[in-house]
Amino acid sequence: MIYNIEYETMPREALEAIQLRRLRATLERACAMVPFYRKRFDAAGIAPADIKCLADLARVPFTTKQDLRDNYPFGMFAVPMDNVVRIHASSGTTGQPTVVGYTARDVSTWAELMARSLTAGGAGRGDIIHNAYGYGLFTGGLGVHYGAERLGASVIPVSGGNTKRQVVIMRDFGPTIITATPSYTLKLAEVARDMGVDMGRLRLKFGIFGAEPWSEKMRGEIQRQLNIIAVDIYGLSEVMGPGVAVECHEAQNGLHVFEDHFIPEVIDPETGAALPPGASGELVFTSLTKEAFPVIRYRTRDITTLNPEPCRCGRTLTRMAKVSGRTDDMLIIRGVNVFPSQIESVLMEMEGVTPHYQLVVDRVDNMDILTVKVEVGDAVFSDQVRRLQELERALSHSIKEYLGVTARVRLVEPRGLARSEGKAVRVIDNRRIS
Ligand code: DLL
Repeated sequence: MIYNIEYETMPREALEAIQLRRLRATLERACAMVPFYRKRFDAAGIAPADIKCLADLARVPFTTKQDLRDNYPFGMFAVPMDNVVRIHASSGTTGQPTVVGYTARDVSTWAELMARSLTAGGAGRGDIIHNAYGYGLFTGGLGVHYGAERLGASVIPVSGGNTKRQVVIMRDFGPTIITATPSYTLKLAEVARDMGVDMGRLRLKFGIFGAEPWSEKMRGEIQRQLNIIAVDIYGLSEVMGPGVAVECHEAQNGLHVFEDHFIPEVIDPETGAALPPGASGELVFTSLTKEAFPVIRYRTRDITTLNPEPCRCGRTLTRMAKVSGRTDDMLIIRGVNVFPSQIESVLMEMEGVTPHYQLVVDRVDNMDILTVKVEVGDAVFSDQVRRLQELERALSHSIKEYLGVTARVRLVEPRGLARSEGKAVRVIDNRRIS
């Protein structure tokens, strides 16, 4: 066997014994090699040797994005630069980028986890993978690429952009798997339609989509347009890149966290207290095998729930629910909390409305004004003005009813909103600028 799939169906006690052994080794090494961790542990009055069971992890201090920024660029590396063979960085849309490093063994572990992720998503040897995640500092492109090669699949390293050429490649090369952000996938389908290519009639069977939140409705739309099974893949540069957790194509019901390499926790973002299975909160990860860039109780800011029940696919790994949003993406509109993905779900209930939308928040006379811009299909757009106004009112009413927030809805003509080639920009918050 080329990869360690047996960890995925292990009895919990056996898995936890492995986790504890790896955790203790990680803590020892992090404190020995990274001054930041040593100081943190000293300040909290604990030593790695005090961690005797997995529950003791709760005594260890958190690590935040700010901590990584404070140690920019290489201060969190736990190996000499001689041993770092790869560097990636997060996009830095919310400030200074975070820089992460990998040893040769880290790259190999990542390839294995991505091979396991692609397997869970329906891929195997003999598949052709159209990999439209961006190649570069972003981890999506190279992460999928190495996993696909480890799996023995054929990978087309097409990256993001040059969409018309991508359509031609898909038509001519006949890929069976597509990997991309969900929003870029919809753009691909749209451009294909313009070119007279029906993506639903290509050889594609499965799609493995992630890097941004996407609702169940969006999944339905992608599955319908491409005539495939779509699974969700999750990851973040700080913890590794894609391949931290993935859905199985059998159940499509929660993302299996690769617990032989990462310990997930969900905490109350306000108090830091651990939350029980099923409770929604901020996801926290501790890496168990990373050499160059170990992370200890890293606060992801992503919101989810954990479910320890085994899945019907046979995996015993804890599942995380689809990420509903990030603590820092949550909009507070006149005191009501709302995530873009919740608005997406409401919009997509309505006939004729497309998954292309953007939320604009302004402050006028000290009042938060939320405007939801959403594209409608050609048929709707050519309707009478009165009908369009009715639709705007109906959408606004649904948003109020389901989410409790007042929003102005503005219908936009087909193709009226900018498309992204990677992660979609869903929110423009003008309150932050002023
Ligand atoms: O987005 C890694 C990745 C690449 C994941 C390709 C999946 C596929 P970053 O650029 O560091 O890494 O961004 C990480 O993206 O904290 C989440 O907020 C968000 N994110 C990633 N996957 C999902 C997902 C990559 N499946 C940040 N659902 C994370 C929702 C996701 N949000």
